[in-house]
Amino acid sequence: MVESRNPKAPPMTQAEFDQARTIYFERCAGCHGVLRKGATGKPLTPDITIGKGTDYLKVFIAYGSPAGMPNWQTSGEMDEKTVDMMARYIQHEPPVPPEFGMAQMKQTWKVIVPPEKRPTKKMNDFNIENIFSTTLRDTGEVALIDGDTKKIINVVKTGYAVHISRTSGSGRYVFVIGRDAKINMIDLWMPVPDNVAEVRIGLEARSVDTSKYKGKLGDFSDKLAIAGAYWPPQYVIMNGDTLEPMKIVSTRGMVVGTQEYHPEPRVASIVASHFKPEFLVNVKETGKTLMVDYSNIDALKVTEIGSAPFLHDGGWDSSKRYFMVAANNSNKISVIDAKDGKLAAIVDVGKIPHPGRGANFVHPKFGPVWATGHLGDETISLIGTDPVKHKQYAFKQVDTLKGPGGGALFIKSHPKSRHLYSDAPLNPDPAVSQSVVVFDIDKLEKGSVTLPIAQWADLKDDGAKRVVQPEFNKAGDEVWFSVWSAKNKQSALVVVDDKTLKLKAVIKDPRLITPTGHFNIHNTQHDVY
Ligand code: DHE
Repeated sequence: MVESRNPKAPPMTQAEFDQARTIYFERCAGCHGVLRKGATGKPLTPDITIGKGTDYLKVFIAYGSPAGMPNWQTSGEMDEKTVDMMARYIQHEPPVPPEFGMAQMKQTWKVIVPPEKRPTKKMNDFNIENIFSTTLRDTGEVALIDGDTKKIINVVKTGYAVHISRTSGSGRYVFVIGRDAKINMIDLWMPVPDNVAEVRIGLEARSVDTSKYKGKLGDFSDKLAIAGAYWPPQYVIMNGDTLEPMKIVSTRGMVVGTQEYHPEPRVASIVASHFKPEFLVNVKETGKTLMVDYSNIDALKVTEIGSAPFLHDGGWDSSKRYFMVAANNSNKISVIDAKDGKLAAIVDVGKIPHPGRGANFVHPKFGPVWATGHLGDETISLIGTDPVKHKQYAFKQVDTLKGPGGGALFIKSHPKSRHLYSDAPLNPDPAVSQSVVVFDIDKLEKGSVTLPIAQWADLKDDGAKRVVQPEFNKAGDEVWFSVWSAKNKQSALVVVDDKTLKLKAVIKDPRLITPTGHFNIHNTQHDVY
């Protein structure tokens, strides 16, 4: 039996404890934190969980909640025995993982193809700007899919459960980061695009980006890369050609407002500024956006902007001056002005905003707006983003729409489209999680229409079939969705014609296992959403 510092914790064998620790790390830590202090998910420290008891916790784990807790048992991802084991595990003290510094990073760093051995021009016939980098979550791979022919170009080995793909400033390289904090750098100029470098920057991570500033102060595109870790809580600046780690900065520190010390302030979204040689690093638990000036990393200048906890995901407004980031524990969107380096506003929205990168469009009445959906309620919030020509609406919630339901994760539009799409993959009702809703931007008052994406995929297996993340192609006339089933079940990508809202293509392939996020190279390079 495991010895627990907490005698009231229910018994577990060492084998059970070890297995539960791995499952917790892979499935639960992202929301609840390695130290279980909570963020997107509730805190799960023993002082709380023991009071709830094993039976209560089992029900929650098995059935989930509309606020975003997945239904692990009824979706088929955990059996009853595993649910029971996890309910007991979270009543024990969380084991603290080790630190991960420069020596460990250097040990994992590999330059597979050095810069001087890489092609000097594009060596393939692919329209690389319209490639989609698609996460194959449970196989530790990304599929590079030709957006024109809908054929898989290559399946590239990566870290575990890649979270996002980001394109370099020049559009040549794709950077992906696994939950295990492994970064892979893929060269799209190779005859068959593949890995050219890799490194691990911690034990758990979600965000990566590269320097994009090009202007009076120099051309920094493709020069540097940055990644943020959940554990240890730190960000790392790397050489943009080789991924050699150059500078590690801890994010441990004080929480905005209370000014209490937090031991695990995780790095959430990171974006590269177009206005200055700066990265915007959003730190979850402390509620701070760090504007990291990378023009001289030996004398690093960091502007710290406090707003509200817990900062999570976000995107630029259409001018790319204002970064709109969800403070999901406060039900707010913080607006960071990347030009003047200050907080422009904090906007109240619905329950647990979750925008992904959000959606920009020109509203018939309010002018340019940015939109977010919510994990905790069915609304979509529209926020005005034009302080010059639509000053009275700027950085206010100007309207709300009735979205698909709680459990919404991603929302998307495109400058060439007059449609707004929202998914709701974490909604407990399969009819909702397996479809998306679409609004006509010119007739928002008419409400949405529902597209039965999973049904269109016509998969041979039953199962979760969650429909995840609308993403436009380069031309802005197609929208791609993942139909995300369990590892041993068939999944697919579904492509919708944006003009007619009719099915355009279904991409099925035995290699498309657990597809989740998919990122169009051009739209990601230029922050078009
Ligand atoms: Fe994500 C973005 C963290 C669960 C798919 N997710 C992000 C970002 C963060 C984050 C910090 C912003 C990165 C950036 O822009 O730099 N995600 C987390 C979690 O902590 C959480 C809640 C739990 C976990 O264990 O990871 C979580 N995310 C999920 C999923 O379950 C999803 C649906 C499927 C998967 O592959 O794991 C998922 N997250 C995504 C996607 C994006 C993302 C597709 C990028 C959206 C975009 O359009 O940029």
